[in-house]
Amino acid sequence: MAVTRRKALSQGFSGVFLVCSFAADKRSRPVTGTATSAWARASAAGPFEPFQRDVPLLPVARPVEQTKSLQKYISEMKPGTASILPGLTTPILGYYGMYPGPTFRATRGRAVEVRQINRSGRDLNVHLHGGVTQPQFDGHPHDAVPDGTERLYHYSNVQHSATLWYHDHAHGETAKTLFAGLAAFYIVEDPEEDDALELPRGDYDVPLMIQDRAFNADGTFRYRVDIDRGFRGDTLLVNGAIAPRMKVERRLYRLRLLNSSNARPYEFVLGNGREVIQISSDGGLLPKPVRRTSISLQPAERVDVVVDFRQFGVGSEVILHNTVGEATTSAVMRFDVVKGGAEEARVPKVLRELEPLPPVNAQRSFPLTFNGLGRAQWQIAGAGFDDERIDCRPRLGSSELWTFTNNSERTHPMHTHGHFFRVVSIEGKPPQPGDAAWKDTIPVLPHQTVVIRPNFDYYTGRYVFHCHAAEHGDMSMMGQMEVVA
Ligand SMILES: [Cu+2]
Repeated sequence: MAVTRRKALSQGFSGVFLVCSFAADKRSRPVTGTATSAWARASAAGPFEPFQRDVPLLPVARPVEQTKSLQKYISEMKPGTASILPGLTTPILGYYGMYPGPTFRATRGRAVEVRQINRSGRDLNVHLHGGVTQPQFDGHPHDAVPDGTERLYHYSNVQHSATLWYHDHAHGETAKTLFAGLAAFYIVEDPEEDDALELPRGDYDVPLMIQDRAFNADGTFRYRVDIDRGFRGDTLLVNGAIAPRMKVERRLYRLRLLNSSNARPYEFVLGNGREVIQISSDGGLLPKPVRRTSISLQPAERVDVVVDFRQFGVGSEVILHNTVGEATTSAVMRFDVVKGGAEEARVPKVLRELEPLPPVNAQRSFPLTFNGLGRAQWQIAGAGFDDERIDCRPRLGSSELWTFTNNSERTHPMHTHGHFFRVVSIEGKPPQPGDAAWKDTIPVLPHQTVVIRPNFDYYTGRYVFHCHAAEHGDMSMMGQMEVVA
């Protein structure tokens, strides 16, 4: 507790311990704080220089109460501050008042209940992205938790192990609230699977949240509305630190990559094009590991990779590049390789068996367009979001074929709530193997046609599907489905 408190305070978080506590995370390494000499050196090198700060390891939320079948948490959504630029304080809006928010580590088959208290000064809600969640807990854009009130969110965790995240989904406001700091990891773990697979865990399982930001001279976040491209910042943050460095031992690491940027896509390349092993995508493990030399990640997508740092010598400094960035958004972070102990982890040849899909019950077509007439709007099938309109009624226990045709000049990462899908084809061709398992977000590039097959397997009720370029979703590229029995 003391360790965690120090860690939280060193990052400029305040008021955290009034309503909750965090596990003194055994995995955490010391985090560079504002008072160290390393920090002083870093500030001398200029506030935006990359690799000046150790990557912050995200705090883990600790339940206030738990039984074998349920873990209960209390979280406050409220203003706080973060120390991102040396000597300056950045006001944020965060879960537990923190940026980035704390990670939930949930267990498959054990439910989680989060009491979310809204003390933010605005109406919010909470969407567990990638969660197989009953509609009343899904964070529908019109299902607000008004300022000054609270809501109990129940997550059944019936799904497979996966890297999920949670963020605000207030109607028309998500670009701003996500930008202000309301985003964090939610990881579903499966201990039996962990024991069987022996993938890297503990210290060697590291969630990395990648976001772009811009700053004013006083250290405050600078947001500029751009409905066309979505927000693009000139600075990359990993776990809330500018292009940080991370000490890694010569061994295997599982890195959980999350793009929680408003609208910026990334293409990650390690060093001079070293191989990484993709083991997981949005909906959990792939059937088999996939060796890749670059990883593309659109807003809201997740990819877990295993990196074998034994391929580098002690003292190596290996940069993770973003090959589709500009001058200041191309360096993502740096791995500084140190001596490692005996390796206990491995990457098995087979990771999981994918469940078969139920029969296709309907085919639907969703053209994606921009309508510049009157109030400019992004549209799905010729319409913006309307809470009163249900766009489709899939049947529980069925699958469907959905065709997204992008008739615009911008990429639309399309996301379905509450249900995973498989990607059937991209421009008539099967997806690359890293996208061939369960997904909840898939980019549809300009003038591309992408066919997906959603699986309506768990809950009935009303869910949204939308573009996850936050500015597009807000304005108002979002539809509604009602899953019926
Ligand atoms: Cu879009």
